[in-house]
Amino acid sequence: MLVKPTKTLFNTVLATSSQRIAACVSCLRRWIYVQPCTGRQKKLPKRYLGQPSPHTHPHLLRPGEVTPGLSQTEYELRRHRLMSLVAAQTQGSSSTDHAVVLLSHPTVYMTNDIPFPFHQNTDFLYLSGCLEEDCALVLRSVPGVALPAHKALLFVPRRDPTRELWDGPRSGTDGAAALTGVDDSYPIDELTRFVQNTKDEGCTLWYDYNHVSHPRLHQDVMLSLVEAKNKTSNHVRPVRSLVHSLRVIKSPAEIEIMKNAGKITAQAFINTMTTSRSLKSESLLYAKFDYECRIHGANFLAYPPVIAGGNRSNTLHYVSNNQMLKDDEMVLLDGGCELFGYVSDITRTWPVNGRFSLPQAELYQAVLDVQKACLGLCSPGVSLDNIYSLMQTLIGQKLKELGIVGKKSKDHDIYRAARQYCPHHVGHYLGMDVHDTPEVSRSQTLRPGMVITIEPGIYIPEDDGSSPARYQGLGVRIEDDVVITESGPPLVLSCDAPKEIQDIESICQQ
Ligand SMILES: [Mn+2]
Repeated sequence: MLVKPTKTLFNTVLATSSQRIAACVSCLRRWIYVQPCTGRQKKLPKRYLGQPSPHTHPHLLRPGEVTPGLSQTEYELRRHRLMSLVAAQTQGSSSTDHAVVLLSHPTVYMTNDIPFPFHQNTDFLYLSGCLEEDCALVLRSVPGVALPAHKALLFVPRRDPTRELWDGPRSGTDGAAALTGVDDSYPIDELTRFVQNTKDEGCTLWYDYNHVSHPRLHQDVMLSLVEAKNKTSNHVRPVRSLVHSLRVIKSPAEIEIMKNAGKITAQAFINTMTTSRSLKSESLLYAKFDYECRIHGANFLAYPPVIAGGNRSNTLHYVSNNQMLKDDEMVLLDGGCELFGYVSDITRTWPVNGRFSLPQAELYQAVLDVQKACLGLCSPGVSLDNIYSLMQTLIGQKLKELGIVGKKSKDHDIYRAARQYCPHHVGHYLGMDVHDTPEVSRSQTLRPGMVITIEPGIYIPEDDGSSPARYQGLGVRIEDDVVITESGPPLVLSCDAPKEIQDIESICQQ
C-alpha cells in the first residue's frame, strides 16, 4: 500500500519512471517507514536476471530460493540477526539511528576489457544473496522503532540494453528486489543521494572502510561519508567482525550445501587417484581434478590447487603444477571446489605408482595418526588453537619415533622441531571462503555448526641434512573438513576421500 507523502518529503523528485522510486530516494527514511510493500511480495519477473532465478534455472533453484539451497527467509534471518548484534553493540548509547552499508565486488579485468570470472564479496553475498557486480546493500533502522527492525535496501546497476548486449542480462531494481526479498531496491547511481541524506541525519554508519570491497564506489560515494565523521555527529564503526561472528556458525541449509561440496571433491580425489599411474604430470592431474569437480556439479575450483610431486610438496603454497611426476614419488593434492557459494578444502598425499615405499608409509602413517587424534578433539568447548597445541605435541612425538629428532632431545628442541617440520596451523574455519571468517579468532571455543579443517603435515625438504636420508624429500599433509556437532563425533564432510594406506593403495591400483 502506498501512502502519499506530503510535499515537503518530495524535495527532490528524480527522473524515474515510477513515483514510488522517486519518492523513496528523495526522502528515504520516512517514505520507507510507511511503505509496506516488500520484495518478498513482488512478483518475480519471468525474464533472465543478472543471476539464476527459480524461473530461468529451475534445475538449480526451487521457488522462494535466492541462491541454490538458500531461501529468502534464510537471508532475511541473517539480516535480522546482524541488526540484533548492532543493537547489542550500541546498548545504552543514545544513538538509535543506524545504517549498515556493504558493497559488492567490482568486475576485475584480466587484461583490457577481458574480465576475470566474477566472484562476489562473501560478506555482501551472505546478507543479500545478490550475485551482481557494482551493488550495495543498506540496512537502515526505522525511526521510532527499535532494532533489530530495519529496512533492507539493495542498490543495483540500472538495466542497460547496450551493456546487456555484451555482458548479459541484469536483474534491474524490480528483478533484484523480487528475487532476494529485500524491502526495496534502487539504481546504484542513487546511492550517492542516500549517503548524503544519511550524512545530514547524523546516524551511526556501520561500514568497513578498512576493508574496501569496491574501490570505485568507496572512493566516489562512501569516502565522503567516512570522512564526515570528524566534522559531524556521525560515527563510523566496522561491521565485518559482526558479520563473521554470524557466518562462522552454519545453518542446516548451509551444511547441506557443504556436504555436497565435500562429496563432489572426495569423488574427484578418488577419480584423480585412479589415474595417477597413467597421467604422470602435475598439470594432467590438475586438469583431471578440475574436470571431476565440475562434471559432478561444482561451479569451479575454490582456489588454485596445490599438485606437488616429490620434494615440491614441501613448498606449502606450490601452485605451478607444471612438473612431471616420477614413479617412485608421492604426490600431494590440496584442492577443493565451490558449490553455490560454499567451498571444500581437502588434501591427500599418495604414491604416484600406487604403492607406498617403506619410508613413505612410515611418514604417512605418522601424519595420519596425528590427524585422527586431532579429529577426535573436534567438539564444542575446544578451540582450533587447543587442537594446534595437541598437533604440535603429537608431531614432536612422531619425529622422535621416526628418528628425525634425537631420542634424548629436550622438550624445547622437540617443540622447535615440530614447528620446523610443520610450520602451519592445524586448520582454519571453512565456509563461503576457504580461509573463512578471519575476524573470528582461532582461540574461540568451537560451537555446533562451525566448520573447520584439520590438516596436519610433516615436511622434510630434500636438503634437510639433519633428518635420516630415507625421509628427505618427502612431504605429507592430510586434510579433512569437519562440522562440529552438538554431541558425539564431528561430521567429516570429506570422509569419502580415502586416507588409510590400504584404501589408497587399492584405489590407486584400480
Ligand atoms: Mn586448508
